[in-house]
Amino acid sequence: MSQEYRTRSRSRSFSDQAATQEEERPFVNLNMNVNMRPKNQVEVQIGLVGDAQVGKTSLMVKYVQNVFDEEYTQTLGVNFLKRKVSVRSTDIVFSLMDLGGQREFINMLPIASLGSSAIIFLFDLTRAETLSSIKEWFRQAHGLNDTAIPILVGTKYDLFVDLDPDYQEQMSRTSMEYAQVMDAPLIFCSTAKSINVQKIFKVALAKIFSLTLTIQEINEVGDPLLIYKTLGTAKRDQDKTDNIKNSNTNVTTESRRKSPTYTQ
Ligand SMILES: Nc1nc2c(ncn2[C@@H]2O[C@H](COP(=O)(O)OP(=O)(O)OP(=O)(O)O)[C@@H](O)[C@H]2O)c(=O)[nH]1
Ligand SMILES: [Mg+2]
Repeated sequence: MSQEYRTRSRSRSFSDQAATQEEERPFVNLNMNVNMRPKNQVEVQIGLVGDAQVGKTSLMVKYVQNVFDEEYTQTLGVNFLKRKVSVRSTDIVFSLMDLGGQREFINMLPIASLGSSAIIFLFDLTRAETLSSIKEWFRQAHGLNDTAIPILVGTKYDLFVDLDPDYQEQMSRTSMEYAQVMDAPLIFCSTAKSINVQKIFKVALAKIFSLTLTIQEINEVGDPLLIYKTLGTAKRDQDKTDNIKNSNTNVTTESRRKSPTYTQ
C-alpha cells in the first residue's frame, strides 16, 4: 500500500463517509397502479449465516425494521422476518432466515439453506478469524444448497475504519480472494451507521433475477467495498428470471456451482 494511500486511509474520519451512507426509505413501496390491479407476488428466501456476534440479526432487523440495537442478544436457533419490496409490477417478499452462529445450532443450517435463493455469509471485519470460518460455513451451506447465490458480507465497517491500515488492507484483500473463490459479490457494511445495508439486498435481488443494477462499485482498499458486477454471475436458470413476472412462485434454480479452493 502506498504511503499516500495510507495517509488518506488513516485520516478518513467516519463522517467523511456521508456520501456512502444510505438514506432510509419506507420498508414497503406504496406506489400502486391507479386501477389497483393486483400485483404479481414472488417470495424469495434468503439465509444469513456466519459466526456468533458477527451481526446477522442486527443486519436483518435493520433492513426490516430500521432499528439498530447495540446490546447483543444471542440468537437461539433461527430468527425469521419478512419484508416486501416492489420491483416494476411485482411485489417481492423477502423471507429472511437468520441462524444463530453458535456451533450448537449447526443442525438447523438446513432451515436457513434449503429453499434459499441467496445465502448471505457474514464475517466481522474486526475479527479475522470470522472470515476464516466462512470456508466452513460455505462448505456446509453449499453442500445443502449449491444453487443459492452466495453473498459475502463484511460487517462493522464503522469499527474497521479505525483499525491499523495494514490490517485493513490485509482483510480487504483476503475477503476479495474469498469472494472470487466463492463467486460471491462482496460487500462491506455497517449496520450501526447505515452503510451498504440496503445495497446488500439490492445486489441479492439483482443476482437472483438477473436484473441489471446501476449502483457504482466501490473497490478501493480501505473503502466500504461493493464488488458485484463480475461475481455471482454463473449462468442463471431462465425460468428463475421469468419467475419475477409470475405470481405466487417460490424461486428455485438448477445446480451450477463447483466446490471452491482457497489459498488462505
Ligand atoms: N459497531 C457495530 N456494532 C455492530 C454492528 N452490527 C452489529 N453490531 C453489534 O454486534 C453485536 C452482535 O450482533 P448480532 O446481530 O446480535 O450478532 P449475530 O451474528 O446475530 O450473533 P448470534 O445470534 O450469536 O449468531 C451486537 O452487540 C451488535 O450491536 C455494526 O455495524 N457496527
Ligand atoms: Mg443473532
